[in-house]
Amino acid sequence: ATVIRLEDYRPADWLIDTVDLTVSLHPTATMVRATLALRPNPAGAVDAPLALDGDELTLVSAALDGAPLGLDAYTATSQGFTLPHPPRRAFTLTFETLLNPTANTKLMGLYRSSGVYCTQCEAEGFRRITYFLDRPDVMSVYTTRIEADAREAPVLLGNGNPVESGPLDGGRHYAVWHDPHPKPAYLFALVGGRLARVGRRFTTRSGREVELGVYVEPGKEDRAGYAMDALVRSMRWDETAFGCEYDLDVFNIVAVSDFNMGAMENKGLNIFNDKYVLASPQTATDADYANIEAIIAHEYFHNWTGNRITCRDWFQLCLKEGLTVFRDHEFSSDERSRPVKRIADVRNLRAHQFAEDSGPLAHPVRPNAYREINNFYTATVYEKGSELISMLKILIGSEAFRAGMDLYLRRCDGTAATVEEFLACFAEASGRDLSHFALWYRQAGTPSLMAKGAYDEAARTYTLELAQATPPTPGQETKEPVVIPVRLGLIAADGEELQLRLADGRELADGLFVLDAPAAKLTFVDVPTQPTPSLLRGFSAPVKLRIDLDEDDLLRLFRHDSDPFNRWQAAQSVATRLLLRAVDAVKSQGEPGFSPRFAEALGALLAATDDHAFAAQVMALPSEADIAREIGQDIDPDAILEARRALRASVGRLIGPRLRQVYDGLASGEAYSPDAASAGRRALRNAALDLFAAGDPEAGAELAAAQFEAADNMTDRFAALAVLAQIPGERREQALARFAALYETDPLVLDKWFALQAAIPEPGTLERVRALMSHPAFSLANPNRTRALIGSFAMANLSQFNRADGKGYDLLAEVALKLDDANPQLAARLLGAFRSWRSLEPGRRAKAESALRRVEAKTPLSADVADIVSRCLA
Ligand code: DPP
Ligand code: ZN
Repeated sequence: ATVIRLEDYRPADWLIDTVDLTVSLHPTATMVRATLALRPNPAGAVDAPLALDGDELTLVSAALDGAPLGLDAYTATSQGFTLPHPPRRAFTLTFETLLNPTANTKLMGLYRSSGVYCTQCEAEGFRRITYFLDRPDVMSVYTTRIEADAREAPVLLGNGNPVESGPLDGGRHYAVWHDPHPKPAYLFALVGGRLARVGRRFTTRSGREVELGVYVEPGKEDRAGYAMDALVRSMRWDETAFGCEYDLDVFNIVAVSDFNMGAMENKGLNIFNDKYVLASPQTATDADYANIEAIIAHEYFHNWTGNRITCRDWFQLCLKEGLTVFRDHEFSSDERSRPVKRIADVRNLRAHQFAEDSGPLAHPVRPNAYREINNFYTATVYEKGSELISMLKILIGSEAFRAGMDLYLRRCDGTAATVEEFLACFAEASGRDLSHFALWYRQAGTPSLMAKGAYDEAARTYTLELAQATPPTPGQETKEPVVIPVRLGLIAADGEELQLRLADGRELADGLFVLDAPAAKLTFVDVPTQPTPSLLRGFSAPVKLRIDLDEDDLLRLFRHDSDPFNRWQAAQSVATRLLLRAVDAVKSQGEPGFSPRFAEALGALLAATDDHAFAAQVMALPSEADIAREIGQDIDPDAILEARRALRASVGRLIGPRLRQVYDGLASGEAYSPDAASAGRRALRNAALDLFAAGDPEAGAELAAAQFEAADNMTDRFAALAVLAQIPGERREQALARFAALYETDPLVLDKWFALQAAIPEPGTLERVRALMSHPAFSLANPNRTRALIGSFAMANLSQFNRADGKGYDLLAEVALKLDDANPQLAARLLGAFRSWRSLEPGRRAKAESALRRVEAKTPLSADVADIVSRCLA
């Protein structure tokens, strides 16, 4: 595939003002009639031919201004339509294309999911429906008439507002939808099927009445309530927090069971992976509820940041995604606990974005070249993109940030914008020069922030030296210093927060220092005692902090820091030190030993805290992948697994009685509620059980087995199963079998069961996964099922995916090769698990490389997979 470059951007030569569609749904022969009103773009080239995009299309007829086109007037293939000599004026083109939605296994364009007709057009799926200028800067007003068999598809939904509907001959019926807001083709959607509706009415702050609908598989209405509740809260929040009000008479959400991504923000008609809609206490965990809330909010927030203001080209993807992730994080922080949300988000950032950023798939938040845009819906674009917005807000302050957002929402409304236009609004609103900050969008790689402190007792000064460096990434050998907002504090031995007075008389407002040079030296005066620095509070920048604090310093921060994020970070850092030493011990055939102080500190927290959700985050020790990233090279996953097991067992033994006490004390007699406080209580209780079982597997398994049986909700039942899954033996197999029997008709619950087994860190897991691939409930045709089993094995089981014999790699390569023709997007996504292969020890590296080469050798190979594999191998 050819490389597309940002620097080659040119406006379209033609514009399409309106699109009139008639889609006559049929399982294998859907007829699409599309009339496009074209005119020359004043900003385009004068004598340009008209070249429309297509993908696997079958053209039935083509007409210009209503008159059939002669065969010599155009060229058409399945991949495109060209008029070499188009009129130099406004004209219409009408196409009839014939689609087979049942055969569409790529899940892009129009397809069927459990019999429901649905569409996915981002990024380039509309060209699989009709010929089009399928690029986000071509924005049109759509009118869509949908026709279908009334029994097969009683519900017909489109973008915008419903206009009319009625019966047709032969048991068919129709509905017409009109979307008055011009939009790019990637936001087009339609749905037809047998669906149940849960409805609610919402009045916007200016008095617009909106009919809200959540459509689900009939019989699952009782699982749609939480999504609806989250939608209403999102709509209200966006009015208050960003002044964004909804702009149509209806807003619909449809849950489908076959979906490549999480969800899609089509104008007025969001289509969701049902995993992020359906929830009941008996089938969804607290984590599922939190995800549903966040993703419902995310897609709704796109209505302004994405739809009203869209992207000029796909290089600007972070313009809508980074900003909208930031907005959904803010929403969840306001609805739940801000510090706990921050900790969870940073865990996620490090696990996915930092990992991506340090390997062959690293790319800037705004890439400058791509071969396959589907492969750029990444943690870097989304999560790091959101971090850049957080930093922007810290740098210019909340008020200027809100003023900049207001300006952006006003000035760019109705346009397809760029990152430059976005930043210009904040520069204007704050009066600040943001040109250096903008480097974050162009430069890939995670900067390291090195810090060193020295106390001069006689002079009562404390000197803090800061320096930054960003390692090379593919295509970017040399790096420049970026703008790093460092929120900091100094903490005295007694836990007191010290004044921050600089030698030159300046005060650090809000404890914020901005490092925009390679290095800086700060001298604080009037420092009465040796302080411990608390740096990067709230994780004020997406960097790796390198500071040599000893265990005393870290434990002091853990106990006293006024910044909850850094309290959590301090505990993680102590654990990381212990784990790194333990890995070394394991590798030199020694026994890992641990000082008891870490466990004691955890015990002390448990004795004192009433912030359950926070404490649960502290109890979750760094993951195997976290430790691997710390080590960085020549990684031996087996040594990491052993070290981590040993630390968990040691902590579990040392504070076993306390854990047991917490477990018993947090038992609840109340009915399940998904609210943050109740979820926090369950999280801590289950974290206590997990660590307790690590210390005493026998007693832990007994507790877990009892909890499994007694649980009245999925959170507690699944947490118990997860504990049992870590302890080999008959009891585990029985619990797994029992769980499967209880939920055999519930695919979303079975996904948890698949995922849990695929993540068991034992050599037998490879065979277990292979056996599960033949389970009647498993299917490679369903992305959720495939991600649950294969994705979990490849992404959440460091030691078994990276088996020394290479059989884990072979399994993933085999699945990717099988999926390559049917669903290349999913295949490419799974292969992302190879993103860290170069940091492994040489034996595993060789095995990983040969598996990648095997995939590379397939012909033909999809553009999606070819792109990922070739970048991994480069
Ligand atoms: N644009 C979608 C999202 O909201 C991608 N599927 O992230
Ligand atoms: Zn999004």
